[in-house]
Amino acid sequence: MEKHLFLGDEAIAQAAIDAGLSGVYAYPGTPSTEITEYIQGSAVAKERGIHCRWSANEKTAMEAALGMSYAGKRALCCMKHVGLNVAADCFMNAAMSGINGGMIIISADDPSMHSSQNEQDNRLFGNFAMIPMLEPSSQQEAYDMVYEGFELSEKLGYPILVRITTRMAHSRAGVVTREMKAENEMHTPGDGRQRFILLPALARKRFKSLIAAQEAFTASSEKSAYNRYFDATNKDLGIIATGIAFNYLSENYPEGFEHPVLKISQYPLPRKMVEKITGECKEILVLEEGYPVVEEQLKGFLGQCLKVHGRLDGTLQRDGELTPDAVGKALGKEITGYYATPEVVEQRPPALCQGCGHRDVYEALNEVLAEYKGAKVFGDIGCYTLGALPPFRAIDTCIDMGASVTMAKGAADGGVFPAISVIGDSTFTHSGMTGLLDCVNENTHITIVISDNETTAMTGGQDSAGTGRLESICAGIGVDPAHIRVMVPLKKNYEEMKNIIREEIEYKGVSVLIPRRECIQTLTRKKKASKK
Ligand SMILES: Cc1ncc(C[n+]2csc(CCOP(=O)(O)OP(=O)(O)O)c2C)c(N)n1
Repeated sequence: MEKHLFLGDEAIAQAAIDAGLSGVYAYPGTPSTEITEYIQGSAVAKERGIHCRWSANEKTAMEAALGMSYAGKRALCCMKHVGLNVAADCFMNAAMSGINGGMIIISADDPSMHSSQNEQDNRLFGNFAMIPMLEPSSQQEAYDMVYEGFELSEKLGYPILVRITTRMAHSRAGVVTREMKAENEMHTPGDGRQRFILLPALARKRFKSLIAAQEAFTASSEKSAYNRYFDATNKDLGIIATGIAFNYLSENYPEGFEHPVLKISQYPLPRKMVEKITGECKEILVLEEGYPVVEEQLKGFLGQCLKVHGRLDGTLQRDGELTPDAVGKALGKEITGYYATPEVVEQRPPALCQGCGHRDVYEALNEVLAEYKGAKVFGDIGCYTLGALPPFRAIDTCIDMGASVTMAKGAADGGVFPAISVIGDSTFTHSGMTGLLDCVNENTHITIVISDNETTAMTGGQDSAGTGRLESICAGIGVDPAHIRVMVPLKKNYEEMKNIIREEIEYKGVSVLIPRRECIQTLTRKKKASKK
C-alpha cells in the first residue's frame, strides 16, 4: 500500500493498471485526456505491454476495448462526455452483448463547459443503456471503484460506466493504492456466438437478459459500499447527494451532518435506501452535478406526495457546475465566498498562439473570401475554432467533430458558394474522412481546408492519427490528386496560398487544401527536450 497525490484521472489510470489492465483505448478530450497519458507514461504499463496508443475516435476506441474484453482481458475506454455520442452505437450495443473480460468506460463530463461544446450529463446515457454506473465523490473512491470495477463488470457480465466531472478529473488528493494484480489470461467467451451476434432473433434474447439483469444491478447498488446512509436527528430535511456533490456537502458540515444524508455513488438507484430517506424526512434536497437525473427519477417515483428540491425548482441553479458555496446556499447557510473566483484574475478570451499556422490560414482565406459575397466557412473543433473570434471572425459554424465537411456539403447542395470547410488534421481522421467520401461520391463543389499542425493541439499535443498520410488518405478516398494542394502557411507564402485557394474555389468538384506547419507549442517542446 502506497499513498500518492493523484489527480482523479491519475487515480483512475493507476487503479486500472493495478487491477490487471491489458489495454486502454481512448481519444483525447478534456477532462479525460490525462488518464491515457498517465498509462502511456507508466513504466509498469510499458513493461507489461499494456495497449495505450490513441485511437482515431471514440467509436473505434470503444469497439477495440470491447474486442479486448471479448478476448477475456480487462479493458478501459476513456473519453470526454461528447465522445460518448460518437461511441454511442457501440455503447448501447455492448450493453446488449455484455462483456467477457471486465470493461470500464470512463465518461468525463464537463458541466459549465470549461472546454466543451455542450454540458450533457452522461448518467442519462448509462440509464439509457441500462448498465451499472459508478460516480466517485473523491479521488480515493475513483481509485477504488476502478480497481474493484473490473471485477464487478465480470461478475455482473456487463460494461460499467464510470462518470466523473471536471473537478474530480483535475483536482488532486491523497490516494492509497492497492496490490497489483496479474492480467487475465486470454479466453474467448464460450457463448460468444449467442451473445456477441446481435441478429434480431439473438438480440431479442439479449434484451430480455438485460432487462432481467436490472434486479441484480439494483441489488448490487443496494449493498454497495459506495452508497451510504448517514442518519441525523433533524428530519425536516433529507439530503440525497451524488458523486462529487457529496464532497461539496461534506465541506459544508465539517462537524457532521445535521440532516439525514443518502450518498449515492452507484447506480441504478438503490431503491430501498431512497425509500428509507424519503419515508423518514419531510422534504428532500437533491444535490447532483449535471442534469437533475435523480431529482426527476424521484419525482417520477413519488409524484406530488413529497417535496423534492433541487435544480428543477430553482433551489440550485439549473445549469453549470456545483460548488461548495452553491450547495451551502441551497442549505440556507451563510456563504463565505471562499470558492468564488477572485477578482484579481482577469477574464481573458482564448486566442490562437502567436506563430500558429492556423493564423496564416485564416488571414489568407479571409482575404480571398472578401472577393466572394456568398462565402460561408464551416468550422470544426480544435484550436482553429478560435478563428471564430476577433481578429479573424473567419468561421460561420462549429457543431461537432467532422461537421465542417458534411455541413459544407449540405450547404453546397443547397446552393451556397463557395462552401468552405476548415478542419484540423486530428478532427479529419476522427470524423471528417467519411464525410469526404460523401463529397467524392457526389462530386460536390466544395473546398476542404485540412489545417495540418501534425498534432492534436487543442488537448495538449497528442499524436494525430493521419500524420504524414493525409494526402494519400484523401487520394485513397477518391479526391483527384490534382486537387489535393499542400502549402506552407507562412506570411511569405500568402500570394501563393491565395492563388491556390482561388483556383480551388473555382474548381467545380472536391478540392482539399492542406496548409501544413507544425504546431508552435509541440515544436517548442521538442526544441526544449532536445536541449536537455
Ligand atoms: C467528440 C469529441 N471528442 C473529443 C473532443 C476534444 N477535442 C476537441 S478538438 C480536438 C482535436 C483537435 O485536433 P485537430 O483537429 O488536429 O486540431 P488542433 O487543435 O491541432 O488545431 C479534440 C480531441 C471533442 N470536442 N469532441
